[in-house]
Amino acid sequence: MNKIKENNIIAMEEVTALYNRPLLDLVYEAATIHRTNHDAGEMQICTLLSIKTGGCTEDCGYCSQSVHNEAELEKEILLKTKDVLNQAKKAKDAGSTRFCMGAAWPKVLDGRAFDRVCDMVKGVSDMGMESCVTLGMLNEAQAKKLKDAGLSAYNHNLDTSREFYDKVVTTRNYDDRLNTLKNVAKAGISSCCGGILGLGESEKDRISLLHTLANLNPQPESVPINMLVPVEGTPMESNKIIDIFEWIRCIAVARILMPQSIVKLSAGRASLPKEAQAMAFMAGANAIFAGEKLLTTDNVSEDEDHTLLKNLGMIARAPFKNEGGCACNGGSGGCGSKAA
Ligand code: SAM
Ligand code: DTB
Ligand code: SF4
Repeated sequence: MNKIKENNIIAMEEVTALYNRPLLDLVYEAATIHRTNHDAGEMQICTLLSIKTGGCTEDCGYCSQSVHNEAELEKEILLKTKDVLNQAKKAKDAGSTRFCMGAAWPKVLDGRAFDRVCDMVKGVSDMGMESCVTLGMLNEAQAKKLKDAGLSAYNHNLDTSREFYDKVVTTRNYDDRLNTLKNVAKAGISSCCGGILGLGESEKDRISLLHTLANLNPQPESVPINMLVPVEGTPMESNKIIDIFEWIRCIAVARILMPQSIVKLSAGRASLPKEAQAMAFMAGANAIFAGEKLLTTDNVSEDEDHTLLKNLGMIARAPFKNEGGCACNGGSGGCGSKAA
């Protein structure tokens, strides 16, 4: 996909035209681009851990952890570093190469809790795993501190389009999110930035989200595609489940627009048949969250994932393959810096 000419910006019309192509054409093109830029037999295996659960003052309509929602949840204060590192070690032994730690914080506050998270990041990195955290908004100095601790990536999702954003959350705005992404980039940390499908957004909102993600500079290193997990007690508990082909379409468009990014199947995988997941891999998805739990909701069992990858002949991607800022495999469409 060539970026539309002016200032290297991809135009909304171009994304719209792409999105509206016949699904199998899209999957075919996405698969081709995927194979040019990545080793299509590899899957990045990530493990998530909620290091501080519940009590968040933001009002995200989908989230079990917001004080504004009434989801049943066992709240937890910030976990101890040694407990987190034990979990990371278990994840590594089970085959994960990236360990992602999530805190239900609206933003990072300087102090002992943040220092402890930096220790966790250092511990995970020292273990030879890629480390990722998602801690809400943060400033440049805080991003720098995480970078110095060895952080590989910061997860901060845009979730949906700018136009639909205030139907999802009202306690912050789209520019707050973009500002944190800028601080992450300035500190030299890769960004993990994607969205959620099934919030009640229109097709135009999905196109607009993909358009915004693809025009981030730099493009995200990872693009998590979450399917809403409807949580009882949230305003979105009865949302209509998004059509699987619509989900595949978004994955294919993300792959085409962001050829070198890792496209990650995130929340919602537990409700999808294995055939749908295989089609998503064909459309260019190349990372999953493994392990029985995401942050607060259930995930696919390790056995099922193991069987699925084995049956598809896929293997785990080595850690730190994207050192130097590029996730490519050095193939003909890649950056030429074949690592690992
Ligand atoms: N508080 C931080 C923040 O919002 O950036 C980090 C934690 S937050 C739980 C991480 C991401 O999980 C959200 O941005 C959202 O995309 C995703 N998420 C949360 N609840 C979800 C749900 N019920 N279904 C799908 N995705 C969800
Ligand atoms: C992302 O995009 N999805 C993950 C991770 N980044 C932090 C979180 C999914 C959370 C799903 C709902 C839950 O388990 O609470
Ligand atoms: Fe949940 Fe993060 Fe929103 Fe807080 S900021 S309510 S943890 S998604």
